[in-house]
Amino acid sequence: LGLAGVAIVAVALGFLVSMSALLLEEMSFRLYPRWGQAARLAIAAARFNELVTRKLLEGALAALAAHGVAVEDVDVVWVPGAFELPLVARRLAGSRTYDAVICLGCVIRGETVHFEHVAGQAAAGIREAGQTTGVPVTFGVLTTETLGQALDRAGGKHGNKGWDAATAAIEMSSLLEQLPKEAEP
Ligand code: INI
Repeated sequence: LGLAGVAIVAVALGFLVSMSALLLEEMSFRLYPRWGQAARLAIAAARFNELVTRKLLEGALAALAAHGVAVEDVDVVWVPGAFELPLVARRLAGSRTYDAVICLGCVIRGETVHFEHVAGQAAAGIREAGQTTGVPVTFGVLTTETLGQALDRAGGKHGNKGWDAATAAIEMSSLLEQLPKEAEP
C-alpha cells in the first residue's frame, strides 16, 4: 500500500467506527437493562368479552415471561369493561408501585351502539393515565367490527395485541428510565 492507500483505509476505518458508534447509541434505547426479575408490572384487564381478553392476558404474560419477568409477581386487576380501564390504570400507575401498567380490553362495534364512546373514552383515559403519572400505561384494547376480527388479534392470524402491549410497556419503561428526567417547574 502506498501512502494514499493507507490514508484511504484509515478514513474508511474511521467512518466505520463512527457509524457503528452512532448505531450503538441509537440501539442503546432499545435495550432493557433493568428488566427481568426486578420489574414490577400491573395488568388491568376488562371482563367484557372475556373470551377475547383472557387470550390477550395470556399473550401479555407470555411476552413478559419471554423478557425474563417473573410472571407470578405481576398483579392482574380485572375491571367490568373497557370504560373502567382508565380509572384503575390511573390508580395503579399513580401508586408508584409499578414500572408500567398494561391495559387489556375488547370493544366490538357489532355489540353496542355506544362503541365510539366506550372505545374512545378508554383510549383517551388510558393515554391520560400515563401522561398524568409519568408511568408508561400501554393500550392493549382491541376495537373491532366483529368477534372474529377480535379473535384474529388475540392469538389468531394477526398476532396477539396483549403481547404487543406488554412489549410496548417494557420498551417504554426502559426508555423513560434512560431519558433525562423532567426538570422541576
Ligand atoms: N365494554 C367492553 O369492554 N367492550 C364492549 O364491547 C362493550 N360494549 O359492547 O358495550 C363494553 N361495555 C361496557 C362498558 O365498558 C362499561 O363496563 C359499562 O358501560 C359500565 O360502565
